[in-house]
Amino acid sequence: MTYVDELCAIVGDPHVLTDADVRATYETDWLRQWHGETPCVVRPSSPEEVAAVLRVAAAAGVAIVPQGGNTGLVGGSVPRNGAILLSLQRFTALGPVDPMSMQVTAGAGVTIEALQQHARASGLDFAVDWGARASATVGGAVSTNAGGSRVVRFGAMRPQVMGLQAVLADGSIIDQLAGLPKETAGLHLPSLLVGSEGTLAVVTAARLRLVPWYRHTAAALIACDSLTDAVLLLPELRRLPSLDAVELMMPEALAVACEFLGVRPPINAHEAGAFVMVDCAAHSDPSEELVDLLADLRGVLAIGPKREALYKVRDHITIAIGALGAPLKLDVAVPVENLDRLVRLVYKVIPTGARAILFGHLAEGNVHVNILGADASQDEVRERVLQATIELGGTISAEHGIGVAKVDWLKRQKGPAAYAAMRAIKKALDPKNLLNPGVLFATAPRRRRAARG
Ligand code: 2HG
Ligand code: ZN
Repeated sequence: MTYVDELCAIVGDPHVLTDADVRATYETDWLRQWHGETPCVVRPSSPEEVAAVLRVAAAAGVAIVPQGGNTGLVGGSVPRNGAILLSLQRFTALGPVDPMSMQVTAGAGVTIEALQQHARASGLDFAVDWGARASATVGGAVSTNAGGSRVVRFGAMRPQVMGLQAVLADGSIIDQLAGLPKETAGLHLPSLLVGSEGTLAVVTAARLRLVPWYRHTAAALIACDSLTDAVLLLPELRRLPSLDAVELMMPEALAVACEFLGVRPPINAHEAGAFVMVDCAAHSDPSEELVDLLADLRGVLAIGPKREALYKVRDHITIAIGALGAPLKLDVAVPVENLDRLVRLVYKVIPTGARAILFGHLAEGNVHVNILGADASQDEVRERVLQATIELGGTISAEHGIGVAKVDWLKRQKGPAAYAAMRAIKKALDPKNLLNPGVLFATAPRRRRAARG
């Protein structure tokens, strides 16, 4: 019996996909930047099945790459070196919303959009939100500590995770879905697994914090003379009681998305040094707050369909850039007072003829650096931007993860002691390096065993 036969015996033949055409969608990420090959895609539907799959993989000496909605940007869920692709797509169970604790249990394969809709049906909301909500899943969001646009109000994924169910490399199941708001009983394993990118365990479900659903919203697009002016707006913005998001769009980013959608920019993109998109949400109309703010600023109020149109532009920047070519993508963050220095450096280090399209989440000093046409200078640009980010006290990944894209810089950012501790944890939980090898930590490619025969 081959290991593929054994996998079929665990999950059933229809859930072990070996056909090349069927495998193809799992082998390439959504932006077609990362490609790999897998002998098979296996789709279990319970933690017990995941455990059995991991045991078979361990016995066969074949690695596992877990995958959710495949919306990652750093190659962390694309199979490499003959690893089995473990899809969490079938973990779509959503438990009842508990209004008492304001929590819900969601399977790893539940999309962020489905989770939001489920919470809203009970008058609550899920706090973490970003453009890929329709495909991105709970498991992926947990594994990358995803952020998005509302971090300024509610934090990123980690503070939403009250508990997790996960399967360790040896097939043992951790079931910590009680969601106790207070607990000081030893190490909090769910916190350790958030952001571990499938290298320590396979997350199968999460107990998640919910927040109030603020039905009344109003946004504004503010044109600032410079990025420095945009940053200096932050203290004033933070005083808005209903502040929900503070997004940064450099003029190129706004222009590219508007061109892609065939719409006119709400403000002429070339008349500003930086744009700030402010969103407010409350139990009653928050537009007064923004009207007062806009009295001293150059900007437009966007409510109702206009706000939706503005968000549509914001949410399409990534796709619009992708339509122009394959960019060098860096998701960096620095203390916000250093953001202008970092952005200046980006513009300085790109080669003549390259296009830098920058946008991100202003309040966290998080800028998505997208460079088109860096060509032969790509490695040098990456090196200089990441090194500068570290020197400015920042992080080489704010919300997309390390994946395979940034393994070479992790040690530099974390320092030898923290990096060694991380490696020790990996070794203790996954001594055979079966779970997502090559992600977070560089590894030599493992020897591949034939899938059949
Ligand atoms: C966003 O904020 C995402 O829209 C994607 O994090 C960022 O494409 C990017 O670089
Ligand atoms: Zn982002």
